[in-house]
Amino acid sequence: MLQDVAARRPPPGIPASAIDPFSLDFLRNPHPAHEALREAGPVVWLERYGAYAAARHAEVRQILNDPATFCSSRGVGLSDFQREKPWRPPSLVLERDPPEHDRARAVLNRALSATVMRSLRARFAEAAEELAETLARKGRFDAIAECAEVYPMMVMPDAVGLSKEGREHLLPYAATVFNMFGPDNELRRAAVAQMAPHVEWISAQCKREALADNGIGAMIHAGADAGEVTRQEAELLVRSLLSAGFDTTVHGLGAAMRSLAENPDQFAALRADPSKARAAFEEAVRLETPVQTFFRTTTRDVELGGATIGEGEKVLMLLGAANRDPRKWPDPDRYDIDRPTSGHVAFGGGVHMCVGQLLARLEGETLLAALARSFARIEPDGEAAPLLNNTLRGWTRLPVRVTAA
Ligand code: 4MI
Repeated sequence: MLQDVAARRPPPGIPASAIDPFSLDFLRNPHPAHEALREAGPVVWLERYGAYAAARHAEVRQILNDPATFCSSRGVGLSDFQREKPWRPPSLVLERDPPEHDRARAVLNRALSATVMRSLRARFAEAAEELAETLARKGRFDAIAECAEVYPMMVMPDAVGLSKEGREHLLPYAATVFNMFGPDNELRRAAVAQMAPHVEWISAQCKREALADNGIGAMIHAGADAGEVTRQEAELLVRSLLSAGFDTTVHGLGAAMRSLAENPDQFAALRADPSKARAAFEEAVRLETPVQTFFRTTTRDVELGGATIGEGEKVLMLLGAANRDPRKWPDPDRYDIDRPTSGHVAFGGGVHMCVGQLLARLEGETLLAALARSFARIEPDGEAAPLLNNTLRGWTRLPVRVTAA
């Protein structure tokens, strides 16, 4: 198998790279390798995996906007579902193509609509204020364990309508899902070794009977009552929500707290005008891109970056690299809450663009606005520890010190 991959050669004109985007060194600090991949060319051959990679904004956009050519139904991880059995039944949205994708997507669109967000806002804002006040009194805390993980867990399980029992499975399950998109490396093998209890709990919570009758979960099941999807499909759509709706925002909020702590001028600008909270969150997800990568699989010969790629090839989109591409972003490594962030790919793009983006932004906006009102200052208070995950970028430890407002 490994020999197979090593024997494969890129077509003429496509630069080859020995970089491993799933190695621990890469994941610890992806920026130098992102730059090397962007500068190597518009498309690069990853020797280690026998797959292509796109690290520039223009090519990532092209891929996102052409789901018929760059399909999701063969898996959005390295594994090709045409050749390998998926580790769980494929997602009805993430791992499907139009037109089948669209019917399931419509159910999630409604459950995560602006109307639903309006009904959640007051409770989210209240929880954010409560947490921010507690942390302001505390003075020193870990921005991940005591804030970025706490806030989503204060509001999301209740919004979904989950049972009070077993919520501790949510974050480990999501970390597992995101490790499983990667190659067969030590992170993925460790994920496999511990997944069973998380998978079991999650799958039980997807049932209509397990969900409160007034939450987002019940709204998804209402799509089955209306005949838009089957009961079993509704369960899989709840699974999508539980896969994508927790760890992602933990690391989005963590990224925002890190960026604000490291850029006191930007925190001061946010304090001066808390209505910038939404922009501060958006710029943080551009800069740190919690979901770093997804693959697509080509369905035909296609030209990408001036080269022709054959059918049935895996193409890695380096979303985090695209979000710092100097061809697109002036001073790309700078955290600037006044920057126009439109066009970033932290939520993907095209037909698959994050269906939960309004919910993510609601969490980001309400939490950052509350922090801006409760803290006079926030600064780093020791070394941050990077999260090591095949797909997610974030921190497992982020000590900060704050002064109460
Ligand atoms: C973008 S993160 C993500 C999205 C969807 C699913 C999992 C992760 C899913 O299971 O549908």
